[in-house]
Amino acid sequence: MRTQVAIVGAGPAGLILSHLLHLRGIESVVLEQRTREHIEARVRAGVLEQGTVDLLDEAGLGKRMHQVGMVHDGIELRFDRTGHRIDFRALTGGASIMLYGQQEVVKDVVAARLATGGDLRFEITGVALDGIDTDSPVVRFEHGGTTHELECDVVAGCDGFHGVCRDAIPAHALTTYHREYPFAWLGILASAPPSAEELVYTYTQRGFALLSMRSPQVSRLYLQVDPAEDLANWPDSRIWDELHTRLATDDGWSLTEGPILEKGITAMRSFVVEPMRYGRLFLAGDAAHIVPPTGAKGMNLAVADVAVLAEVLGHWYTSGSENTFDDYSATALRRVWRAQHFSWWMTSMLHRFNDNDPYQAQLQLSQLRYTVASRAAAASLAENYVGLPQLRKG
Ligand code: FAS
Ligand code: PHB
Repeated sequence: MRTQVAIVGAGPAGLILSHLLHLRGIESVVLEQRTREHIEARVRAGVLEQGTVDLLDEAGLGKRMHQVGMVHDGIELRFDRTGHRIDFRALTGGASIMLYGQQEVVKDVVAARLATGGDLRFEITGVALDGIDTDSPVVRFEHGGTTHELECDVVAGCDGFHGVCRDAIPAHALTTYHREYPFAWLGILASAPPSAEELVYTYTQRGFALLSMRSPQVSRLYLQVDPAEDLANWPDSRIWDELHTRLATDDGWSLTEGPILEKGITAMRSFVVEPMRYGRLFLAGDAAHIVPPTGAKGMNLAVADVAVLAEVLGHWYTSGSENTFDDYSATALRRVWRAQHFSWWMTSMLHRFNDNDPYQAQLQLSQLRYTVASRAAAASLAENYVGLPQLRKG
């Protein structure tokens, strides 16, 4: 079998790339190890940057997002039991964010791909790449007990942090940057109306907590926990008690509880590989980089990567010139490193580190107080949070 672009992975990166290529008349095959039901139910990111919203609109994928998603014009930083609003619109000249679950984006793109004859293959196994350093790479895989060979011009490695594509690149060709954090996030989805209009990021001596949401009826909340924490040690009552404690204020605000629909623990790491291209293999999304979710960048970076990759491949197919192939990695990495720094900065400011160092705690409080008191500091947070200009209009 043959296609123009073989895409490994049906997360946001792989699916949106397939759609953007389709809009350019370029065919692709998407190979996914899990079921369609699984990828459409997987609860992950929740915040779309302005640029991601604009891109989904331009690609004709934004209809349900505007019906169901929630536009937010700011966030709250909460410390010393007091809330401080960061006003995105005022500080960025009008940009905002959209609260719309990653799984909703995935559903929308899967539906769009299937409606336009997209070739999405689920429950495939044994993906192996051959000839990525030639101009006729091949992707081998098993599906329904049969081994297939997918000949293509280009392979897009969109298979996430634990995928196989990054490992197909010889180690000598890659530079890897990695940072582990001494904490993780325990996240819950609860059938409880959000107790705040906008997201609340809180810093306390007991650790970080985040109040987010998915709809007027569903809350998404996170607690900083030990990276080795066992979910079995966190019955619902303990989760709510800790959320009440960490989110408490002195102005009478209260947190509404509700049945917990889902809970999980996510490790925190920063990770980048350079370059994001090797021969005819292009890495995009979590396959190439990971950020701690404190800056709400993970999915947005994946979308930004494939927006650049679709442009590069579109140029190649129309001009025949590979001169923009190298641009892909350099262009994507400029945005990746800005998001890496912002995610590290937000994480370092808002989390309690194991050593409970009183000097560091004072630095963190000083950073928080300065960020909410200085328009310049608040604007810096705001423009990074809503997303970088190259994907934002204006
Ligand atoms: P994905 O990991 O989403 O998709 C990769 C796909 O490839 C998966 O469907 C996988 O099944 C498939 N795959 C892997 N190996 C394969 C193989 N060998 N063969 C075929 N298919 C294969 N980001 C935020 O901004 N905010 C958050 O709150 C947040 N929470 C997260 C919670 C969790 C538990 C995780 C793991 C990530 C979270 N992220 C969050 C980050 C997340 O949103 C990613 O940035 C986003 O999913 C990246 O999209 P992709 O690059 O498409 O990778
Ligand atoms: C979420 O709603 O899942 C969310 C929001 C903001 C973050 C991380 C996760 O920084």
